Amino acid sequence: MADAHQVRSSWGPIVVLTGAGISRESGLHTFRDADGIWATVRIEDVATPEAFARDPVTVQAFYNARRRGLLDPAVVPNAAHRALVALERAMRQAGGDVLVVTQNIDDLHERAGQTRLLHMHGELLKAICADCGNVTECRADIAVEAPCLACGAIGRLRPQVVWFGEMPLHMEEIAAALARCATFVAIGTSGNVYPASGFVELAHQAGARTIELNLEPSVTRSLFHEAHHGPATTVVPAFVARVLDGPRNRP
Ligand code: BJW
Repeated sequence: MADAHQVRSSWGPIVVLTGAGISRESGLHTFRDADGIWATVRIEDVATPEAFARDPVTVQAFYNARRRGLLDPAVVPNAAHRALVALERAMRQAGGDVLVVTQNIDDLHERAGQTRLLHMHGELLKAICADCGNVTECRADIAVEAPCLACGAIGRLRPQVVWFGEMPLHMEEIAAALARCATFVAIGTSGNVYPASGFVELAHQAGARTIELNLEPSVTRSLFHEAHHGPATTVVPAFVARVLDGPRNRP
């Protein structure tokens, strides 16, 4: 392993953007692959505020099923999640910084031990009251008629997730991290959804090296300096090993 300060000064600060592909080998579906979630349900039926207003039964059933799936004991962090934790710990020891920004609403990064983590599309294991904004932990189904324990409103509890047309979370903190990063890595994301799809350009403006790690070329592949294609459990540990091995200009 290289000298810690060499690692920090060669690569850091690092911002990692993750998408559904990193959790695929843990047993969770992606969205836009042939067997993905959007092949079985329409976005307009489950992932917009209008859908929730029109048909809360369908929307709650969709997220209740996904929450139960996430809590299945067989769904656990994989080697890619664990490799990012190793990266965070090594960089921290060297006085550097790794921030993981995830589009995923699962909790597999936390379960693996990631601490510098932002969920820009929310968290499936939290509920929010659409009236008063109170956020609570949520590991059980949300009933359509459930009352908010803070304000008492009926039928206003929803999963704390960001639907189309809603503003993603933590955007100021993410923009600040992108503006000062030296390395930007996008893992397991197709690059179809704004604003995450634009992070690579913000990282470029900061002068960062940009790297795609994905099963296949994403729609934004041409915007990255380099790309490594394969399953996340292979390409992410290989990338982390390369970082911990030394200067970033190595092949
Ligand atoms: C593997 C692998 C393995 C597979 N190993 N890799 C036109 C009309 C209307 C709206 C818009 C419009 N144009 C733009 C918009 C905005 C809209 C948008 O982007 N729409 C596009 C679809 C066109 N965006 C929004 O509305 C966002 N808000 C917004 O823009 O606010 C305004 C604003 C923001 C900021 C500044 C200023 C203004 C909100 C977007 C919310 C997205 N929500 C969802 C659902 C969340 C809850 C839930 O999970 O149900 O988030 S949609 C869904 O897509 C989910 C994901 O986080 C997101 C991204 O998907 P991801 O992760 O990339 O998954 P996939 O399936 O697409 O890709 C997986 C990849 O992994 C693939 O490439 C595979 O190859 C790969 N892979 N196995 C490694 N083993």
